[in-house]
Amino acid sequence: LASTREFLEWFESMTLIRTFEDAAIALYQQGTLHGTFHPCAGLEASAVGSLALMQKGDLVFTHHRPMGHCLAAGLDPNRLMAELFGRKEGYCKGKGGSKHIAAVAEGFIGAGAIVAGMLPIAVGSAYARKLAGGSGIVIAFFGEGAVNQGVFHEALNLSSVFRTPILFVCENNLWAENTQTSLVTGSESIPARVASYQIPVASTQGLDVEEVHQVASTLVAGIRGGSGPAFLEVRASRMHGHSSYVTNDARPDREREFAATQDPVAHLEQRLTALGVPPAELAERRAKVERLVRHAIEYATALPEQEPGDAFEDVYSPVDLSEAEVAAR
Ligand SMILES: Cc1ncc(C[n+]2csc(CCOP(=O)(O)OP(=O)(O)O)c2C)c(N)n1
Repeated sequence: LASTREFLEWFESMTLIRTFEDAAIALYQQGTLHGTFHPCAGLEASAVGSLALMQKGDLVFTHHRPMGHCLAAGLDPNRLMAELFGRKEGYCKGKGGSKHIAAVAEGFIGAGAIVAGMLPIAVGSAYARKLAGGSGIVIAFFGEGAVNQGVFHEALNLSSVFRTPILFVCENNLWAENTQTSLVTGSESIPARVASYQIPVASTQGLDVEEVHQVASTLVAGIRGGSGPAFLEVRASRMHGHSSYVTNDARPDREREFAATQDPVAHLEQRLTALGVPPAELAERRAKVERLVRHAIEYATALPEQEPGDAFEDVYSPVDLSEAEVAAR
């Protein structure tokens, strides 16, 4: 059993993710923020339970639903909010937005929106670590939709061949956008497919953060011990539609209703109450998190908008072209 202190830290971290995301969704829906945002509600225990094992020197990779991983990895809510607002003070100077956040100094090598696209980069980074004799490991998150991409299998195969120090975390919420994964998958079990690569595989529900943490710690201990890659499937429900702009959530009502009962934050709150943690203690942590999120929004709102010309900085596009050359293209 985790200590009450650990449980409370997880509670604070998971509540921060939920509160930050709920605030962001509202800002997108009211038109203050532009583009789209893929919330991770329902997956907070996966992010917090596994990233509680992150140590200095480890690297994190993730996908288009990254906010839980960003916050669980300790990134600053102010700079994350500034990124969503498209401001210079954001982690990627406002050019990455919600799906392309990187904070290299913090070991957060980044989120990428191409399904499975970050996996070969994650494996390459893990291989580089191994060659350099460093002690850090790589933790790479992705959805089950990635498992049907060719590059997923190339990445797994090479990680197995080179015994790279990487934990693959597959957040399996059964739906890839509006496609039911079982309809496009020729195997019922992700662990069964992965096992063919001869790497340790475990599967857990994503409802209980302690359970995720326990299963992940066994795998991570093996990786840190030099046994090579490992794979964790976290089975969880997403509580929202695919993204903040979605009005056509294709899931049947009964599945949406079931997802609403699979709330890892509410589940943890119940566990803490059963452990005897007084409601005032939980309320205090919730209030602290709400202050942090409010401050992040105030901070980002007060930042100046960028100049149009800033769009040409820090990009790998032909910025040296004259206006006439641009017009001719
Ligand atoms: C290679 C590629 N194909 C299609 C898309 C469009 N797309 C964005 S998210 C998504 C669904 C991904 O599902 P999954 O990997 O299970 O993650 P989830 O959204 O369920 O968290 C798709 C198809 C994309 N971003 N990249």
